[in-house]
Amino acid sequence: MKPPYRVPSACKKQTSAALSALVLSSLAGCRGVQSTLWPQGPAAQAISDIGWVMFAGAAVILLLVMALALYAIFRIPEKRLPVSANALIAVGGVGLPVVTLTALLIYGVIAMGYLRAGADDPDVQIEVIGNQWWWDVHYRGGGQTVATANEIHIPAGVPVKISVRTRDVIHSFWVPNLAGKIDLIPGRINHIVLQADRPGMFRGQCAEFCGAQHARMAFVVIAEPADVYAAWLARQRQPAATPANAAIARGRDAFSASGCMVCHTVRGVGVAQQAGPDLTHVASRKYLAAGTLENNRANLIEVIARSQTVKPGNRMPSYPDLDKKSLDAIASYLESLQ
Ligand code: HEC
Ligand SMILES: [Cu+2]
Repeated sequence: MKPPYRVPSACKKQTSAALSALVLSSLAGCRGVQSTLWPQGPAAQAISDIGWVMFAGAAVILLLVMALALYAIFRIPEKRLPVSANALIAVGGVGLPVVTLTALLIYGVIAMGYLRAGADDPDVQIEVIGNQWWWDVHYRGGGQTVATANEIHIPAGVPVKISVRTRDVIHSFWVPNLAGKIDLIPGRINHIVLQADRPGMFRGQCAEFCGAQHARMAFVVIAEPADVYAAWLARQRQPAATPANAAIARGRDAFSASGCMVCHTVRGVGVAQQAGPDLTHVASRKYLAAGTLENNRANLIEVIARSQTVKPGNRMPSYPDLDKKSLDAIASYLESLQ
């Protein structure tokens, strides 16, 4: 099973290079779609800046301490500067930490302001609900709720408030290129603001161990120009496509006959369910099984027939008894749900 994104080659080089090359190439930027080193929004930028300031400060202090240590080791004792132990402790042990930590605290508090920069657009109300091991995404704006899974579309260039909660255990919502982390805690609703400076696709990942398939609980954030976003949302608001031919209609019948609708919603066809991802527009999504597999026909069949092989322990049973004809028909039906 190959991950949806390869590790960008710039990152690979970094790990193998010598220390100086590492620092240089870090500064040049590690342009990954899941990288804190390539901030693509104001919150991620603020976090990245704090990181680099702390890195630089720590480097200066390290050099200073090393220089003092070398001085103490190699300077002929008679020629050492006469510094009293008390003065050294007062300056280096009390004064220096108080000054640097106070400066860092003030800087940190100011920078944190960016992370909370408000966003209250009543038309963009996105709710993300964590499940073992997938992300349920609801769009509540405009008087109608639509659900999708493991894929969050946002308008680029504006702050978007995301509220998060969980149906089971603690998860953590993290899109490194855009913002910090926010925990999904049972019984609580938390918020985070995502803002992408320009259109692009970024990868997010659950950042709090939540069980066996925690590592396969990923998602993508797609930032789009406002009109593309609006068109996407308008399409998602449509009910599921009605079967265009007899083969697809057979697929829909096999889908309901196999009990898939006990867990999955196909809006306009059955009653709403929440135990599995909403499939109303499943074919419009880039990935299946929370960023695990690319969304294509072969993988669709794989996810249905061998769910427990794709993601062992996940909440969907495998369907080894579905014959090839039914599987094909169901796949055709799901592929028609654009
Ligand atoms: C017991 C509940 C349950 C039943 C029954 C069920 N599923 Fe699922 N299904 C899930 C869950 C939970 C997931 C998400 C798994 C994950 O990624 O962790 C899922 C994922 C999927 C996905 C991937 C969707 C996506 O966006 O990633 C497809 C396609 C799917 N199921 C099709 C089916 C079909 C077809 C059937 C009937 C043959 C079926 N399911 C029966 C619970 C169920
Ligand atoms: Cu999780």
